[in-house]
Amino acid sequence: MSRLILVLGDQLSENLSALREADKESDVVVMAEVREEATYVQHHPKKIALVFAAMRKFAASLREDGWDVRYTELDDSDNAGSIPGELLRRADETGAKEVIATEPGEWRLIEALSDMPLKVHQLADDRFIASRSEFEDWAKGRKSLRMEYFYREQRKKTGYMMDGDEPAGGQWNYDHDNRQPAPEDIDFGGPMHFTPDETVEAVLELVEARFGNWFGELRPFWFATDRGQARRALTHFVKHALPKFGDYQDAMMGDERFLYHSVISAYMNLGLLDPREVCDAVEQSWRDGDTPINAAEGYIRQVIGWREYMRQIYFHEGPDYPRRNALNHQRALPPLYWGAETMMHCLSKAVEQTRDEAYAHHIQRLMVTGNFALLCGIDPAEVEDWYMRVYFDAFEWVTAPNTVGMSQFADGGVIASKPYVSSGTYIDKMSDYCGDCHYSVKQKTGEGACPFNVLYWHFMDRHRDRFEKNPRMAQMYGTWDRMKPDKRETIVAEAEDFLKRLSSGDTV
Ligand code: DLZ
Ligand code: SF4
Repeated sequence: MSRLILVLGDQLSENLSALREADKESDVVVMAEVREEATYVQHHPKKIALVFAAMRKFAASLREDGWDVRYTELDDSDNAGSIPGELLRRADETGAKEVIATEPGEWRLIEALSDMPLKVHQLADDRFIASRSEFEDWAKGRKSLRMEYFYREQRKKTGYMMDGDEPAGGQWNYDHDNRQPAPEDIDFGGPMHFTPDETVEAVLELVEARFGNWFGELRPFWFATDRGQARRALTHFVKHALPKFGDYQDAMMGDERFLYHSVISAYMNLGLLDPREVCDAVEQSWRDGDTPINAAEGYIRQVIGWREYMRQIYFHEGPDYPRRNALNHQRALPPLYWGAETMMHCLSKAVEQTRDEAYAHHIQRLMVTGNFALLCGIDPAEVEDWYMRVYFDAFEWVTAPNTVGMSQFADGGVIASKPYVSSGTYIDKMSDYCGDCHYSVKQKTGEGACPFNVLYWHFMDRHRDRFEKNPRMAQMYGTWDRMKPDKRETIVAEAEDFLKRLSSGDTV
């Protein structure tokens, strides 16, 4: 009797464990565009289009390969509207009693599959470099689960950039070389663009009709939507941008949305690219002498370090993780995150490019939109919801740890050893935003002062009990304490006034 082989929208890999387990002769592959997945958060239209287009093309390539694929399009009249609903419908249709799935990347779906009246086998998702059990063994008995130590284990295990047992070049981490401010010019034309083909165009029309009024510009749409295109995008990045990726990975520029970033995270998260092939290409470029060590190491750390570590923390910490709120932040997300006018140029630019591209790089996410939300005390659940909605690579396994943990410190320090907060000085150093801003970054208080400057101290002051004993923050509390009391009072009063205006909907 045939079994159903479930392939989800972010499981578009030929070597998926569920497909490896399947019998092409007798089993039936189930893929479905469903309302529930498209609406559990109001994803950016570009992201929905990317997922649907990549699903349709992957289904076509499976069929060419001889698989029996039952594919449901969103507008099909008998669409059951959810993944479990579609599985039940296909079970009725085929008489199948069992489902083989690769474990979804989200607790919500893992639980939904576990609760089905059909027998569902959820196999490990071994497209990741570290397995869940491997992480649990590593985590056992450790007081803190810092990424750096996990990363070193992954380097040793994979052998990437290793000389025997030692890291290539003698250091595990070259981050101190990766903090150059925004350059004058960028000599990279940006990530590879792909013209929509017939399949993509049909999906764009569908998304326009069904989700066109959600936040985000659908067109122009240029993402890769199949494995061949994603491979070309990777090669293009490695050849033309990787050599300078390291130097400028933390820089930000108002008119350069991509700098030397690869913009392939979504392709990896959908399964179009395997993290190992990405690291292989990066390492090869370094071994060939085309890429400096700081760029190659920095990139590989993002993939086998951060990316894997985020996923492990998500599963290790359990289903309640996305809703943690250690700092008890309750303020509503202000409308400027949805494009309402703001005089803060850094935020305006970061939100504008997010709306247009469904993309912003990690420092824009962490130190502009994330930093501002944390300083203002925005409810981390709302911040998490925003990141899930607006980015093309957002899946809960990575977005929750990145937002709730790393960016908002709402997990109380599982991921970050101190909160990622800064005044305007950091943004000014790393970007060209401040020169075009209504506010003055050099001005610390008073009319026209950069709001980050007072908000930073307000945050430090209101969370003193939690952070003053943190050795990495002691110096800043020393600086705060050495300020004259009336200066401290002015800062707190101005920050409170700002927050009041923010919450009452004034343009800030
Ligand atoms: C993100 C997404 C969207 C928008 N739509 C679908 C869909 O219609 N069908 C599907 O199988 N998967 C979709 N996905 C991806 C899932 O939401 C993803 O598999 C889970 O969030 C687990 O990571
Ligand atoms: Fe942002 Fe402040 Fe710079 Fe304006 S001055 S761009 S608000 S950091």
